[in-house]
Amino acid sequence: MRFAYDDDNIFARILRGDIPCKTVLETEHSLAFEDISAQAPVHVLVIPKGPYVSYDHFARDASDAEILDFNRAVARLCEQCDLEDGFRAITNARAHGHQEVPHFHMHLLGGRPLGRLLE
Ligand code: IU
Repeated sequence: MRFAYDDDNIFARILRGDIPCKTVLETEHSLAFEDISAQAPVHVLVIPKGPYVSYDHFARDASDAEILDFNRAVARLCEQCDLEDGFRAITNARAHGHQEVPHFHMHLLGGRPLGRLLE
């Protein structure tokens, strides 16, 4: 698969500091910020700082350090955002996944019962 990263996407602009965001956590390789249209009391987007379009792009091409940093950031967020009662982690990819922003992001949702996702 060929992944073409668009430098102009909104999360790239957030990473460059051109657009503000409500930062929840920042690490060496990752940034977490509040979703502008929260669907739950906790709705955080976790993104790598590197130019990855989607989860499969990130998992294939990111360095071990970036992948570890991202996953540890998610674990830290679960503590920081009081998600001990549970959470949902979702990542949408491309057209069938209804991905709107073409920079890999994980939605971390919680703070209320989220219901059943799949039948
Ligand atoms: P998706 O997984 O690409 O479909 O979701 C994109 C998310 O990015 C969506 O939940 C938006 O509310 C969110 N978002 C944002 O937090 N800030 C923005 O400036 C824009 C979208 I544009």
